[in-house]
Amino acid sequence: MLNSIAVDRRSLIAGATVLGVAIAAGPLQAQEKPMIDARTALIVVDVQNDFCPGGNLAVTKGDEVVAVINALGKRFETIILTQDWHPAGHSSFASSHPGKKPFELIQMPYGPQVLWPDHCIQGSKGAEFRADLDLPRAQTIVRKGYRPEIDSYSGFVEADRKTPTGLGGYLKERGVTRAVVVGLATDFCVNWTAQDAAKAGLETRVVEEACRAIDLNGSLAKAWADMAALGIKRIKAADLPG
Ligand code: VGL
Ligand code: ZN
Repeated sequence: MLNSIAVDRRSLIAGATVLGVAIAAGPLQAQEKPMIDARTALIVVDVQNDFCPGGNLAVTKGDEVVAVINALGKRFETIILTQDWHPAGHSSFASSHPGKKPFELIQMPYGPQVLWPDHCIQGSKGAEFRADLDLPRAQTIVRKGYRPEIDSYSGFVEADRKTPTGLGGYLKERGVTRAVVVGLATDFCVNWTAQDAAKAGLETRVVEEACRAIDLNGSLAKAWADMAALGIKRIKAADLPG
């Protein structure tokens, strides 16, 4: 069905040529490339206002991923969004720990935890997806980090490394075997989501220009190394099939 839409599009373009509209020759635009099959999920991580310039936990140039992801989204049938979704006073916020400042590390019952500025509070403007994110085919939104006592960078398993979000089972039931992970931030939520996708048995790729990093104390280099060790491929959008 989607392939026939692509064919129609080509014939429309051919029609335009007949009518004398000049079409610049050049590299194919992402949306003119073939569709990627339904067993390959595009997982779009946390493209929310708070992670973009002007937000409470702004990732440098975080907004630049939007156009890349919008173009990619035109090629996928299976698109999942994750949304960081914390209650006010969440245990990952520095403001919940008297005397602590954002970006300090503390020990939680489940292990070390970076403390963050308050961000992505349920129902706030900062928690909303970027208004220019244009993924009409997206089918599922997985919210995470909503338990007051547990953070969740990963879209699959919370930071206690035990509590599943349900995404793994959902993808398995839908027959998804491959994941392409994009979004914010490369070294935290993208990294953890991609690692858990690989651990769930999915063939996993991360599109580097569709991500931006926080990069705290070498976290970005470590993230790429840890992902590589799990067999996750670091690719460019142009490396995707077609
Ligand atoms: C994230 C820090 C805290 C992320 C979420 O989306 O990478 N980072 N919460
Ligand atoms: Zn968060």
